[in-house]
Amino acid sequence: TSEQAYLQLLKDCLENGERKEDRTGTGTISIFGYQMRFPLAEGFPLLTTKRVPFKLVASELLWFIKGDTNIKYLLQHNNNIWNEWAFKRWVESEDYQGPDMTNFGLRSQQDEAFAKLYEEQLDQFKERVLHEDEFAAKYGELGDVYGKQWRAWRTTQNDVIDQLADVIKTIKQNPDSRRMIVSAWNPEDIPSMALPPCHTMFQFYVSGGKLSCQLYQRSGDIFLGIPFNIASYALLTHLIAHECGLEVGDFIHTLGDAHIYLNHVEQIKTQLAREPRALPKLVLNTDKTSVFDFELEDLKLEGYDPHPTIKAPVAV
Ligand code: DHF
Ligand code: TMP
Repeated sequence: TSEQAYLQLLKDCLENGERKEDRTGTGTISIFGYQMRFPLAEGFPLLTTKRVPFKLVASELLWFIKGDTNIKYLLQHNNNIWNEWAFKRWVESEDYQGPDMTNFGLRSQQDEAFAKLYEEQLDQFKERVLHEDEFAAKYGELGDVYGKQWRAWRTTQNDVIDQLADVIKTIKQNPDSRRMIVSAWNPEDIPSMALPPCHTMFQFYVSGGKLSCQLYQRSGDIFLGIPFNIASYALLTHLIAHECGLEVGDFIHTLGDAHIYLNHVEQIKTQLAREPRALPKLVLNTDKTSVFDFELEDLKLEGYDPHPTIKAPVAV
Protein backbone atom coordinates (compact mmCIF):
# COMPACT_ATOMS: atom_id res chain seq x y z
CA THR A 1 0.00 0.00 0.00
CA SER A 2 1.01 3.65 -0.15
CA GLU A 3 1.96 3.40 3.54
CA GLN A 4 5.20 1.86 2.21
CA ALA A 5 6.30 5.34 1.13
CA TYR A 6 6.22 6.47 4.76
CA LEU A 7 7.89 3.30 6.07
CA GLN A 8 10.64 3.86 3.49
CA LEU A 9 11.13 7.38 4.86
CA LEU A 10 11.59 5.93 8.36
CA LYS A 11 14.21 3.49 6.98
CA ASP A 12 16.00 6.04 4.79
CA CYS A 13 16.31 8.53 7.61
CA LEU A 14 17.46 5.92 10.16
CA GLU A 15 20.07 4.61 7.69
CA ASN A 16 21.25 7.76 5.95
CA GLY A 17 20.28 10.58 8.30
CA GLU A 18 22.93 12.80 9.83
CA ARG A 19 23.16 13.61 13.51
CA LYS A 20 22.10 17.20 13.94
CA GLU A 21 21.34 19.36 16.97
CA ASP A 22 18.08 21.27 16.95
CA ARG A 23 16.19 24.19 18.50
CA THR A 24 14.47 22.03 21.13
CA GLY A 25 17.71 20.57 22.53
CA THR A 26 16.49 17.00 21.87
CA GLY A 27 18.85 16.10 19.00
CA THR A 28 17.81 14.56 15.69
CA ILE A 29 18.82 12.35 12.78
CA SER A 30 17.97 14.38 9.72
CA ILE A 31 17.83 14.35 5.93
CA PHE A 32 17.15 17.28 3.61
CA GLY A 33 14.85 17.03 0.60
CA TYR A 34 12.50 14.04 0.29
CA GLN A 35 9.32 13.24 -1.57
CA MET A 36 6.47 10.76 -1.02
CA ARG A 37 3.43 10.11 -3.23
CA PHE A 38 0.07 8.81 -1.99
CA PRO A 39 -2.47 7.83 -4.70
CA LEU A 40 -5.64 8.72 -2.79
CA ALA A 41 -7.92 6.39 -4.77
CA GLU A 42 -5.99 3.44 -3.25
CA GLY A 43 -7.34 4.23 0.19
CA PHE A 44 -7.11 6.92 2.81
CA PRO A 45 -3.45 7.31 3.89
CA LEU A 46 -3.87 7.01 7.64
CA LEU A 47 -1.03 4.82 8.94
CA THR A 48 -1.96 1.30 10.03
CA THR A 49 1.45 0.38 11.55
CA LYS A 50 0.43 2.52 14.55
CA ARG A 51 -2.89 4.08 15.47
CA VAL A 52 -3.16 7.71 14.29
CA PRO A 53 -6.15 9.45 15.90
CA PHE A 54 -8.26 10.48 12.89
CA LYS A 55 -10.61 12.63 15.01
CA LEU A 56 -7.68 14.80 16.06
CA VAL A 57 -6.46 15.15 12.47
CA ALA A 58 -9.98 16.09 11.37
CA SER A 59 -10.72 18.61 14.13
CA GLU A 60 -7.35 20.31 13.54
CA LEU A 61 -8.09 20.60 9.79
CA LEU A 62 -11.61 21.97 10.37
CA TRP A 63 -10.05 24.48 12.77
CA PHE A 64 -7.65 25.66 10.01
CA ILE A 65 -10.53 25.82 7.51
CA LYS A 66 -12.60 27.97 9.90
CA GLY A 67 -9.67 30.38 10.06
CA ASP A 68 -9.45 29.85 13.82
CA THR A 69 -6.09 30.27 15.59
CA ASN A 70 -7.21 29.82 19.20
CA ILE A 71 -6.78 26.43 20.91
CA LYS A 72 -10.17 26.83 22.65
CA TYR A 73 -11.92 25.15 19.69
CA LEU A 74 -9.41 22.28 19.81
CA LEU A 75 -9.89 21.82 23.57
CA GLN A 76 -13.66 21.78 23.10
CA HIS A 77 -13.06 18.82 20.79
CA ASN A 78 -10.69 17.08 23.22
CA ASN A 79 -7.79 17.87 20.95
CA ASN A 80 -4.61 18.58 22.90
CA ILE A 81 -2.03 18.63 20.10
CA TRP A 82 -1.37 22.39 20.20
CA ASN A 83 -1.44 22.90 24.01
CA GLU A 84 2.29 23.16 24.60
CA TRP A 85 2.73 26.09 22.21
CA ALA A 86 -0.07 28.17 23.74
CA PHE A 87 1.08 27.21 27.25
CA LYS A 88 4.60 28.37 26.40
CA ARG A 89 3.33 31.85 25.59
CA TRP A 90 1.34 31.91 28.85
CA VAL A 91 4.20 30.91 31.16
CA GLU A 92 6.54 33.36 29.43
CA SER A 93 4.05 36.24 29.91
CA GLU A 94 4.01 38.96 32.57
CA ASP A 95 0.68 37.66 33.88
CA TYR A 96 1.97 34.20 34.82
CA GLN A 97 2.73 33.99 38.56
CA GLY A 98 3.05 30.21 39.09
CA PRO A 99 6.16 28.03 39.53
CA ASP A 100 9.00 28.44 37.06
CA MET A 101 8.21 26.60 33.82
CA THR A 102 11.38 27.44 31.90
CA ASN A 103 12.16 24.70 29.36
CA PHE A 104 9.15 22.63 30.54
CA GLY A 105 9.26 20.27 27.55
CA LEU A 106 12.67 18.77 28.24
CA ARG A 107 12.51 19.11 32.04
CA SER A 108 9.21 17.22 32.31
CA GLN A 109 10.85 14.25 30.56
CA GLN A 110 13.83 14.20 32.91
CA ASP A 111 12.44 15.18 36.31
CA GLU A 112 9.38 13.39 37.70
CA ALA A 113 8.66 15.93 40.44
CA PHE A 114 8.75 18.71 37.89
CA ALA A 115 6.57 16.69 35.49
CA LYS A 116 3.85 16.59 38.16
CA LEU A 117 4.06 20.35 38.70
CA TYR A 118 3.92 20.92 34.95
CA GLU A 119 0.86 18.67 34.49
CA GLU A 120 -0.94 20.67 37.21
CA GLN A 121 -0.13 23.99 35.60
CA LEU A 122 -1.10 22.72 32.15
CA ASP A 123 -4.46 21.42 33.49
CA GLN A 124 -5.20 24.77 35.14
CA PHE A 125 -4.27 26.52 31.91
CA LYS A 126 -6.64 24.31 29.88
CA GLU A 127 -9.49 24.91 32.34
CA ARG A 128 -9.04 28.67 32.08
CA VAL A 129 -8.92 28.64 28.26
CA LEU A 130 -12.12 26.57 28.25
CA HIS A 131 -14.06 28.59 30.82
CA GLU A 132 -12.71 32.15 31.02
CA ASP A 133 -13.42 34.13 27.85
CA GLU A 134 -10.99 36.93 28.46
CA PHE A 135 -8.17 34.55 29.37
CA ALA A 136 -8.93 32.41 26.31
CA ALA A 137 -8.86 35.42 23.97
CA LYS A 138 -5.43 36.38 25.24
CA TYR A 139 -3.68 33.11 26.01
CA GLY A 140 -5.50 30.52 23.93
CA GLU A 141 -4.19 32.33 20.87
CA LEU A 142 -1.33 30.91 18.81
CA GLY A 143 -1.06 34.15 16.81
CA ASP A 144 -1.05 34.53 13.06
CA VAL A 145 -0.76 30.80 12.33
CA TYR A 146 -2.29 28.64 9.57
CA GLY A 147 -5.98 29.58 9.93
CA LYS A 148 -5.18 33.28 9.74
CA GLN A 149 -2.96 33.00 6.67
CA TRP A 150 -5.27 30.60 4.79
CA ARG A 151 -8.45 32.62 5.32
CA ALA A 152 -7.45 36.19 6.19
CA TRP A 153 -3.98 37.09 4.91
CA ARG A 154 -3.61 40.82 5.61
CA THR A 155 -2.11 42.96 2.82
CA THR A 156 -0.11 46.17 3.10
CA GLN A 157 -3.24 47.97 1.81
CA ASN A 158 -5.12 46.46 4.76
CA ASP A 159 -7.21 44.23 2.52
CA VAL A 160 -7.92 40.64 3.47
CA ILE A 161 -7.16 37.73 1.12
CA ASP A 162 -9.07 34.47 1.55
CA GLN A 163 -6.52 32.19 -0.11
CA LEU A 164 -8.53 29.02 0.47
CA ALA A 165 -11.80 30.35 -1.01
CA ASP A 166 -9.82 31.85 -3.92
CA VAL A 167 -8.02 28.61 -4.73
CA ILE A 168 -11.30 26.64 -4.67
CA LYS A 169 -12.83 29.18 -7.06
CA THR A 170 -9.87 28.79 -9.42
CA ILE A 171 -10.06 24.98 -9.31
CA LYS A 172 -13.69 25.28 -10.47
CA GLN A 173 -13.27 28.05 -13.04
CA ASN A 174 -9.77 27.57 -14.40
CA PRO A 175 -8.57 24.07 -13.47
CA ASP A 176 -5.60 24.18 -15.86
CA SER A 177 -4.12 27.07 -13.87
CA ARG A 178 -0.56 26.60 -12.60
CA ARG A 179 -1.08 29.21 -9.93
CA MET A 180 -3.31 27.34 -7.49
CA ILE A 181 -1.25 27.94 -4.37
CA VAL A 182 -1.97 28.62 -0.71
CA SER A 183 0.91 29.93 1.38
CA ALA A 184 1.05 29.93 5.16
CA TRP A 185 4.57 31.38 5.05
CA ASN A 186 4.06 35.10 5.63
CA PRO A 187 7.48 36.55 6.53
CA GLU A 188 6.02 39.70 8.04
CA ASP A 189 3.82 37.73 10.45
CA ILE A 190 6.37 35.15 11.57
CA PRO A 191 7.35 37.04 14.73
CA SER A 192 3.71 36.91 15.86
CA MET A 193 3.31 33.15 15.48
CA ALA A 194 3.71 30.63 18.31
CA LEU A 195 5.53 28.40 15.78
CA PRO A 196 6.49 29.40 12.21
CA PRO A 197 4.42 27.24 9.83
CA CYS A 198 5.86 23.78 9.19
CA HIS A 199 3.53 23.03 6.30
CA THR A 200 4.44 26.19 4.44
CA MET A 201 2.66 26.03 1.09
CA PHE A 202 0.53 23.76 -1.05
CA GLN A 203 -0.48 23.63 -4.70
CA PHE A 204 -3.35 21.97 -6.52
CA TYR A 205 -3.33 20.34 -9.95
CA VAL A 206 -6.27 19.08 -12.01
CA SER A 207 -5.93 16.55 -14.81
CA GLY A 208 -8.28 13.90 -16.18
CA GLY A 209 -11.01 14.96 -13.75
CA LYS A 210 -8.76 14.30 -10.76
CA LEU A 211 -7.51 16.71 -8.12
CA SER A 212 -3.95 16.35 -6.82
CA CYS A 213 -2.25 18.33 -4.08
CA GLN A 214 1.42 18.88 -3.32
CA LEU A 215 2.63 20.19 0.02
CA TYR A 216 6.00 21.73 0.73
CA GLN A 217 6.82 21.14 4.39
CA ARG A 218 9.94 22.98 5.55
CA SER A 219 10.39 20.89 8.70
CA GLY A 220 8.93 17.49 9.53
CA ASP A 221 8.90 15.48 12.75
CA ILE A 222 8.88 12.09 11.04
CA PHE A 223 7.35 10.08 13.89
CA LEU A 224 4.74 12.48 15.35
CA GLY A 225 3.94 15.33 12.97
CA ILE A 226 4.24 13.75 9.52
CA PRO A 227 1.59 11.01 9.97
CA PHE A 228 -0.85 13.79 10.94
CA ASN A 229 0.24 16.02 8.06
CA ILE A 230 -0.25 13.26 5.45
CA ALA A 231 -3.76 12.48 6.71
CA SER A 232 -4.67 16.15 7.06
CA TYR A 233 -3.75 17.09 3.47
CA ALA A 234 -5.33 13.91 2.13
CA LEU A 235 -8.54 14.93 3.89
CA LEU A 236 -8.32 18.50 2.58
CA THR A 237 -7.85 17.17 -0.97
CA HIS A 238 -10.92 14.92 -0.60
CA LEU A 239 -13.04 17.82 0.70
CA ILE A 240 -12.05 20.18 -2.09
CA ALA A 241 -12.42 17.48 -4.78
CA HIS A 242 -15.91 16.77 -3.44
CA GLU A 243 -16.94 20.42 -3.60
CA CYS A 244 -15.50 20.80 -7.12
CA GLY A 245 -17.02 17.59 -8.51
CA LEU A 246 -13.61 15.98 -9.10
CA GLU A 247 -12.15 12.60 -8.22
CA VAL A 248 -9.09 12.43 -5.98
CA GLY A 249 -5.65 12.10 -7.57
CA ASP A 250 -2.35 12.04 -5.65
CA PHE A 251 -1.15 13.71 -2.49
CA ILE A 252 2.53 14.54 -2.94
CA HIS A 253 4.44 15.31 0.21
CA THR A 254 7.70 17.19 -0.29
CA LEU A 255 9.89 17.66 2.77
CA GLY A 256 12.73 20.04 3.60
CA ASP A 257 14.39 19.06 6.90
CA ALA A 258 12.85 15.66 7.70
CA HIS A 259 14.05 14.46 11.09
CA ILE A 260 13.75 11.70 13.64
CA TYR A 261 14.10 12.96 17.21
CA LEU A 262 16.58 10.81 19.11
CA ASN A 263 13.93 9.93 21.72
CA HIS A 264 11.74 8.38 18.98
CA VAL A 265 14.22 5.83 17.62
CA GLU A 266 13.03 2.86 19.70
CA GLN A 267 9.40 3.58 18.84
CA ILE A 268 10.29 3.62 15.14
CA LYS A 269 12.03 0.25 15.38
CA THR A 270 8.84 -1.16 16.93
CA GLN A 271 6.78 0.32 14.13
CA LEU A 272 9.07 -0.98 11.38
CA ALA A 273 8.71 -4.52 12.72
CA ARG A 274 4.97 -4.40 11.98
CA GLU A 275 3.18 -5.47 8.78
CA PRO A 276 1.06 -2.71 7.17
CA ARG A 277 -2.64 -3.53 6.78
CA ALA A 278 -5.28 -2.46 4.25
CA LEU A 279 -5.90 1.29 4.25
CA PRO A 280 -9.25 2.61 5.47
CA LYS A 281 -11.77 4.42 3.31
CA LEU A 282 -12.98 7.98 3.87
CA VAL A 283 -16.74 8.50 3.72
CA LEU A 284 -18.03 12.07 3.47
CA ASN A 285 -21.57 13.18 4.25
CA THR A 286 -22.63 14.01 0.69
CA ASP A 287 -25.47 16.24 1.93
CA LYS A 288 -22.74 18.80 2.45
CA THR A 289 -21.06 20.35 -0.56
CA SER A 290 -19.03 23.37 0.55
CA VAL A 291 -15.69 22.72 2.23
CA PHE A 292 -16.68 25.45 4.68
CA ASP A 293 -19.82 23.63 5.90
CA PHE A 294 -18.27 20.35 6.98
CA GLU A 295 -18.40 19.40 10.66
CA LEU A 296 -16.63 16.60 12.48
CA GLU A 297 -19.62 14.23 12.28
CA ASP A 298 -19.66 14.57 8.46
CA LEU A 299 -16.27 12.85 8.22
CA LYS A 300 -16.18 9.09 8.75
CA LEU A 301 -13.55 6.41 8.26
CA GLU A 302 -14.46 2.86 7.36
CA GLY A 303 -12.28 -0.18 7.86
CA TYR A 304 -9.55 1.39 9.99
CA ASP A 305 -7.87 -1.53 11.77
CA PRO A 306 -4.43 -0.30 12.88
CA HIS A 307 -1.74 -1.81 15.08
CA PRO A 308 -1.73 -0.28 18.59
CA THR A 309 -0.77 3.27 19.52
CA ILE A 310 2.95 3.96 20.06
CA LYS A 311 3.56 6.79 22.50
CA ALA A 312 6.39 9.30 22.13
CA PRO A 313 7.28 12.64 23.76
CA VAL A 314 6.83 15.74 21.61
CA ALA A 315 9.78 18.16 21.42
CA VAL A 316 8.71 21.69 22.40
N1 DHF B 1 6.47 20.06 17.42
C1 DHF B 1 7.18 18.95 17.20
N2 DHF B 1 8.42 18.83 17.71
N3 DHF B 1 6.71 17.92 16.48
C2 DHF B 1 5.46 17.96 15.96
O1 DHF B 1 5.03 17.00 15.29
C3 DHF B 1 4.66 19.11 16.19
N4 DHF B 1 3.41 19.19 15.71
C4 DHF B 1 2.62 20.19 16.03
C5 DHF B 1 3.11 21.36 16.75
N5 DHF B 1 4.49 21.27 17.15
C6 DHF B 1 5.21 20.16 16.92
C7 DHF B 1 1.17 20.13 15.68
N6 DHF B 1 0.77 18.76 15.33
C8 DHF B 1 1.03 15.47 17.91
C9 DHF B 1 0.67 15.32 16.59
C10 DHF B 1 0.59 16.41 15.73
C11 DHF B 1 0.88 17.67 16.21
C12 DHF B 1 1.24 17.83 17.55
C13 DHF B 1 1.34 16.74 18.40
C14 DHF B 1 1.06 14.31 18.85
O2 DHF B 1 1.56 14.42 19.96
N7 DHF B 1 0.51 13.15 18.47
C15 DHF B 1 0.41 11.94 19.29
C16 DHF B 1 -0.98 11.78 19.90
C17 DHF B 1 -1.49 12.95 20.59
C18 DHF B 1 -2.76 12.70 21.37
O3 DHF B 1 -3.33 11.60 21.29
O4 DHF B 1 -3.18 13.65 22.07
C19 DHF B 1 0.61 10.72 18.43
O5 DHF B 1 0.96 9.67 18.99
O6 DHF B 1 0.34 10.78 17.22
P1 TMP C 1 11.03 24.07 14.03
O1 TMP C 1 10.15 25.28 13.95
O2 TMP C 1 12.28 24.31 14.84
O3 TMP C 1 11.28 23.42 12.71
O4 TMP C 1 10.23 23.01 14.93
C1 TMP C 1 8.97 22.54 14.56
C2 TMP C 1 8.87 21.06 14.84
O5 TMP C 1 7.51 20.66 14.68
C3 TMP C 1 9.64 20.20 13.89
O6 TMP C 1 10.07 19.02 14.56
C4 TMP C 1 8.59 19.80 12.83
C5 TMP C 1 7.38 19.65 13.69
N1 TMP C 1 6.06 19.80 13.04
C6 TMP C 1 5.62 18.85 12.14
O7 TMP C 1 6.32 17.89 11.81
N2 TMP C 1 4.38 18.99 11.59
C7 TMP C 1 3.56 20.01 11.93
O8 TMP C 1 2.44 20.08 11.41
C8 TMP C 1 4.01 20.99 12.86
C9 TMP C 1 3.15 22.13 13.23
C10 TMP C 1 5.25 20.83 13.38
